[in-house]
Amino acid sequence: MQACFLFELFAAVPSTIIRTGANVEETRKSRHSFQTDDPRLSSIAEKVFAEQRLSFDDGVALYRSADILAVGWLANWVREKMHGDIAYFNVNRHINPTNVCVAACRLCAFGRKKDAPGAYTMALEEAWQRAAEGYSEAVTEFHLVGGLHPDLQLEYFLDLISGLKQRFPKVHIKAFTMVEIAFLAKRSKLTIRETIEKLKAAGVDSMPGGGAEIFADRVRHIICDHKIDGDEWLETARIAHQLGMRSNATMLYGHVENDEDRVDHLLRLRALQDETGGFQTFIPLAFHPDNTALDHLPRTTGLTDIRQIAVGRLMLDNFAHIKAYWQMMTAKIAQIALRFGADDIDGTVVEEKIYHDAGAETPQGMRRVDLVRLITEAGRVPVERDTLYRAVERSGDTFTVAV
Ligand code: V47
Repeated sequence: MQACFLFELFAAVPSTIIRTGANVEETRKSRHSFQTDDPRLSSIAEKVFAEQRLSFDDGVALYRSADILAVGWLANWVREKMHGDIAYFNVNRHINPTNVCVAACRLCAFGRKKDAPGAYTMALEEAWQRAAEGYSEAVTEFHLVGGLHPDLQLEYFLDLISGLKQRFPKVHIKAFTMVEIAFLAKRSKLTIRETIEKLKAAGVDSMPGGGAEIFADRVRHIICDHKIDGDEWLETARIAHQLGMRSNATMLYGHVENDEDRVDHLLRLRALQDETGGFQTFIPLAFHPDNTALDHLPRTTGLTDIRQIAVGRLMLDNFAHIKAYWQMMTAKIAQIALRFGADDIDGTVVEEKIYHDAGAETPQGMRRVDLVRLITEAGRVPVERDTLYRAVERSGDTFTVAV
């Protein structure tokens, strides 16, 4: 399929433009107030202001600059140019149907072998019941991801999704990482394309960004050597986009990767986005070491977390959105990230397992009102979005999506 066709396909979805009355030009800082004592950043700033693409070396320099405030200033400049003062959130619910996983990734504290203590697999009724819990705020999105179960057939997942759609027809279903799709395809002896087509027909509307980790082979061998490799992750995303599915993209940082690995990851995402235009949001994910095989590694610091957001915003000039996932970076850092390049903090979540198994101390979920307060206190204008970044309007316990 031709790239231009894909651009047309995705142009039909208003992914970035939400009419809230915010005047983008008014909120933009003047480029003349940019200051730095890092000469390398001065030349990068010239490129940013001229809307020129940043190079691999620029990316490495952004990671190594001691002037984090200047890096953040530039990212914020781009963010305000794209979104003004708007900051997005959504009312969503995570569901993890199983934690049984054949992969045994060293990065992960969530997956269990089938007979290990704590292993679970939800019966379909149980998963549908779980979806209804926390529905009082009228969720607009179910986010479903799980382990690579050795025995569950594709039919289980098709029934799971069609059952959810039947019960909650208005809710967008964002489900299955590229890793899960590739695993299901192999198990079912189907192609990736056929697998996505079947899931789409059952009701999957888009795909989350997980499983990307770091694309570099050297790192992948250490942190997740049983998963598909970087090229396979990108190829699965390419096929999903060709089939009209939007997806997100993540990058797991703060383990054994170096600055060059991070920049390589960002540039490979940027190249695929040039081709398909199918990514919606970039989400940097901080590695949480507790209960993993890499628990000797220290946790990331606030500055490292903030820098990933800023570098992501500056390097990924063709991504509309950068998400500071509050569950992963804490609400406090996510709030600061809204001034360092992020325009989204994710949603209510309700129940989170992947980070909490790995030692996250954030709450399981957040109420809509608290997300609004977080954003407002950061001096931004909160806009509730659906998964496709369309404005959501609420009336009591129901919602409508602006199209
Ligand atoms: O794929 C696993 C990561 C991801 C650990 O698309 C870990 O909107 C840190 O992808 N420490 C799942 N990270 C979460 C994810 C996600 C989250 C929120 C929103 C979206 C979206 C996607 O979590 C996994 C893996 O990359 N992960 N274990 C860990 N110990």
